Amino acid sequence: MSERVNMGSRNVAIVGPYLSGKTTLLESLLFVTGVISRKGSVKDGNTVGDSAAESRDRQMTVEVSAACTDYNNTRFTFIDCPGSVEFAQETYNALMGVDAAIVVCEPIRERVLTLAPLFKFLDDWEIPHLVFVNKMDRANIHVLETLHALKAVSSRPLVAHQYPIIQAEQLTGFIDMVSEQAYQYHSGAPADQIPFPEHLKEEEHTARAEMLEALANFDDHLLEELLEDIEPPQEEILKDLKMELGADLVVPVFFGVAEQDYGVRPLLEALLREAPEPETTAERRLKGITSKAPLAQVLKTYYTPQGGKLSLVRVWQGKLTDGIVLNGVRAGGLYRLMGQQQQSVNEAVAGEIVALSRMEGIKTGDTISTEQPKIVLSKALELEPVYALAITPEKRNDEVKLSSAIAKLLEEDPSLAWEQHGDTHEVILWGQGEIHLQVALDRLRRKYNLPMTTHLPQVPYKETIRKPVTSVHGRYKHQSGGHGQFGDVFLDIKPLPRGEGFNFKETIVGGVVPRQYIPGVEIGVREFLAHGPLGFPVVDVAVTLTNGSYHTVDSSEQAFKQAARLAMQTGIPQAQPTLLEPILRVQVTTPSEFTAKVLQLLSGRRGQILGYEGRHDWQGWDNISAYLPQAEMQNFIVELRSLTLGVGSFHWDYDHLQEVPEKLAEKVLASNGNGK
Ligand SMILES: Nc1nc2c(ncn2[C@@H]2O[C@H](COP(=O)(O)OP(=O)(O)O)[C@@H](O)[C@H]2O)c(=O)[nH]1
Ligand SMILES: [Mg+2]
Repeated sequence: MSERVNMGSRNVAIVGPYLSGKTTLLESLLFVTGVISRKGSVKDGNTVGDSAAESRDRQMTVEVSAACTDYNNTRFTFIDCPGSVEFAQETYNALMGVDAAIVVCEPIRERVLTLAPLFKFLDDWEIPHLVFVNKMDRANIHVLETLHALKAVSSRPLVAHQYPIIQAEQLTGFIDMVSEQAYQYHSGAPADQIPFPEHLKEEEHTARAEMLEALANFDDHLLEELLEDIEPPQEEILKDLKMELGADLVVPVFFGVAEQDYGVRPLLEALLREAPEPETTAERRLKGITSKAPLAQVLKTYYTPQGGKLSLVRVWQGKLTDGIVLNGVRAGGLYRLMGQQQQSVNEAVAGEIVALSRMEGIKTGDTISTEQPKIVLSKALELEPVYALAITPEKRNDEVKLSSAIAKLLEEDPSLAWEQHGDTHEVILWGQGEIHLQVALDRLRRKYNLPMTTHLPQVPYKETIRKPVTSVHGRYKHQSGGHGQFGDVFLDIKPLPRGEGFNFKETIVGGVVPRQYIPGVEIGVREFLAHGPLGFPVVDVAVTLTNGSYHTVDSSEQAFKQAARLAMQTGIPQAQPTLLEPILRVQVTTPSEFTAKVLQLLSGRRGQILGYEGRHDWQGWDNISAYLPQAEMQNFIVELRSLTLGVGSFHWDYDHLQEVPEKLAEKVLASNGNGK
């Protein structure tokens, strides 16, 4: 790679559904621009994009990777992003730092429809993007159907930048809609210009007119020309394309076959001509920031297999040099990345994407600068965890190492979370789905030598009582050696309304239980309630100490604690203990066409539908509110995705406890060894 001398630059993310060919496209972009001399393939596990071991193992991109190349005196930094919804956080974080995105999709209607959340993200942040319809060498491609599906999921109008030339169901070339020149693709060589294929004239004209009309919606001058039947000059069309793409007003569409490098050069040309310069993006993102200090944002954090930390950053302003102190942390070095390879550089200027090493304490999404107080740029939303596994180290001694290793995983990936559950004592790893968690566990094993076993998390059931019992007697009397132990209590136990927890009172008169022993009674009651007769913590009960007796020598707080426990042991089983389960309030987001199915899914899982309505901020999408037992949540996201082409998602909060239906409670208790 040559040193930069007045070079321009472009930072471009490659996004789109899993398997659409993003990693293959990156490989082709790097090959066509000459930075790699041989193309790797996803199947052979030797692409630049999937160089992480976790990606290679699965032939699936599971983390973003960056690669730079020079083309026409411009430095391109491409960021290959994962396509699977389970890794969407990676993609969202990376998108915050680019000037444009290439949305790669296959010419298949169902696959295109899965783009809706991505398009929404791009449009919410006004990130300029174009579409590359890949795999045009597949049998049975339906260009019109694909365009139609794209239109259905994009809130911005699409403009066909190319008209594909298809012969015998194969993409053989294209007509550039700006210049109206036709080109033919060749394997292993750039496309040739060919005479305009006359048989396509009419269709191409119609498509071009549509493109011009779409552009004219944002340019009155162009509109006038169209109305007066004046052929607009090419420069004007290009200028409009650039302006309208840059402002995320339109979405240009290209076609190609990444595996054969078809359509890759025209894509590069378009990025060069039409994608916004980094300065333009910076102006948009830094609106309102007056400081001129060096400023960057972390797009991704890597803990490399060698153990070093790398923070991939977009430099928004100023110049970063080796050893610069950002947010109080000194950068250990500056690198340009090529997949997992690092090339040391002395400096990085505004508009570049580079990696900084050893930025301890700095997390993905953070804004870093030399300025105090800190400047904070907005970052992509953090996805909420929807899938959980309980984990235990294979080796018992590893427990101590676990929390620091998990903390590093979370720095790399903010869509993971973990907790040590207060009731069940399990360590629970939360994330976006099964593969997401498996990848996290792979990293624990590979990078931190922490092999883990997993199991389904227990449901944190509780229990309560249904019926009051009064004057339950508990007497603790113990004679051992010298002086003995004596405590004697009568308790009233009664149920409280749901959610009231626990309260303790006493109505002792005449000092039958001396003041100093009463706290012991409460402790005994509480200790008993931590583990009720069904095996779970007991909640929503009120206990009143009503009577008792004591012994001047043998009584102690400890003895009264024991007496209280004994009273509870007798009383609670008489009070009709019942099982309670946690109920979540969930809000499911789905395309309206799947709402009916999702309602069924919820009802089938004992959900109670609270209502549903169209989303104001997302046409064609519904929000469904429901109560869902936590016991039914384990695979909920998996089924929700399979019903909704993968795009349905949900938000949840713990809401309340509710009695478990009797039949089910029997099952739970049986499988729990009746809690004992
Ligand atoms: N037929 C065909 N297959 C392709 C093309 N591009 C990629 N593939 C294949 O599609 C699969 C997924 O490609 P990959 O680049 O990993 O997709 P990603 O998940 O979007 O990164 C791989 O088996 C590729 O070889 C293409 O243009 N035509
Ligand atoms: Mg990939």
